[in-house]
Amino acid sequence: MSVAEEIVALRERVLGDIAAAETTAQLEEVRVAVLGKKGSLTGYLRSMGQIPPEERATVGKTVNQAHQEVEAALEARKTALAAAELEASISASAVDVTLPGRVQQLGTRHLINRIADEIAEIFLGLGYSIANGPEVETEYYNFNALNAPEDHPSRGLADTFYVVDRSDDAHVHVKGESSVLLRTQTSPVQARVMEAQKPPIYIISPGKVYRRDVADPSHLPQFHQIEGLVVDEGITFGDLKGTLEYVCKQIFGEERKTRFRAHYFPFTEPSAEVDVSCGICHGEGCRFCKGTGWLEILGCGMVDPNVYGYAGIDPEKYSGFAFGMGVERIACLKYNVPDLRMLVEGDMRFLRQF
Ligand code: 2NL
Repeated sequence: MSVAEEIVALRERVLGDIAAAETTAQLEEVRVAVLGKKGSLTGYLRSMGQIPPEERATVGKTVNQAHQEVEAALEARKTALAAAELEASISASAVDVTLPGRVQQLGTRHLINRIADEIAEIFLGLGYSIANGPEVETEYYNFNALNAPEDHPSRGLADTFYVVDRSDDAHVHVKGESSVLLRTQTSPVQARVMEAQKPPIYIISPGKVYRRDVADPSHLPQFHQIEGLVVDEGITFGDLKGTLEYVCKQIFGEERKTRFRAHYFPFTEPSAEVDVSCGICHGEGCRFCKGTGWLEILGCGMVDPNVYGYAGIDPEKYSGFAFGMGVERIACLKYNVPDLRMLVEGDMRFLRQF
């Protein structure tokens, strides 16, 4: 076979390979094998010098023609394959605009906040104002100003989260230099109001409080309280009882009974705890109320004269009452939820029910 015939045969094979290439990558392999540095046609183009002069014109023409045809075929095939590949990638990543959309999951108002607002509304209706204060408090306002004894266990490191502990300092109980802690109740807000404002005082202080407890069915290390304070001329225990009985009926409904039991708090004298009749057994006694028929919902009492002393209020002229309730506890007692932790687990199947 002459060199010219070899080149014609090579051209036919290469044109076949180009037509058979199914991807731009395969086509590139064909191009490199033919026209690359060591390509089969490149070899002929380079070796023209060794062709005898009488054959050179024929062979040269054949090689050049083959070269042009191969390049044209490569270009045409490349354009066709690239278009097909673009088409395929567009259809593979296409968005089906006819599919149904994903429904955005809407949250709900949390039961804790709803109950806190409901209770606040009851007091706003009675003419009370809302007072707020810091969650990071001083030991002075959280304990001293509320007549808590120096050695009261709730002051200890085991019960209270301290931010700055100055219990070794000589100035511990100097108002401006006391320890700093996370408030264990919202009463320090009321102590601040009494100090800053003259009676008559009718306020509630709702908010977050912290206690160093391990979470269990009846304890959370962080929970919400609503405390209330009334200081005015001629306030009696009858005012306390009438107010709280009304509030309990508003929260739990007319059909639930209330009772007052004598109790002790350092900041009130006399003091009482208030129970509401059990919503599960209606007073018969069951597991929810531990067989008593009653559920404890708040603590209260007549403000101790010592507390007025810290605030600079004249206890001969004024008297008043105070109370405190746990919002999570009331939410659970109202809806018969057996475990406070269920409120803070964030399970929407539970929370959506309220
Ligand atoms: C409870 C008991 C109570 C108070 C809080 C209070 C505040 C001032 C003066 C006197 Cl400024 N008392 N607060 C009084 C009695 C009870 O809370 O069991 N809370 C969950």
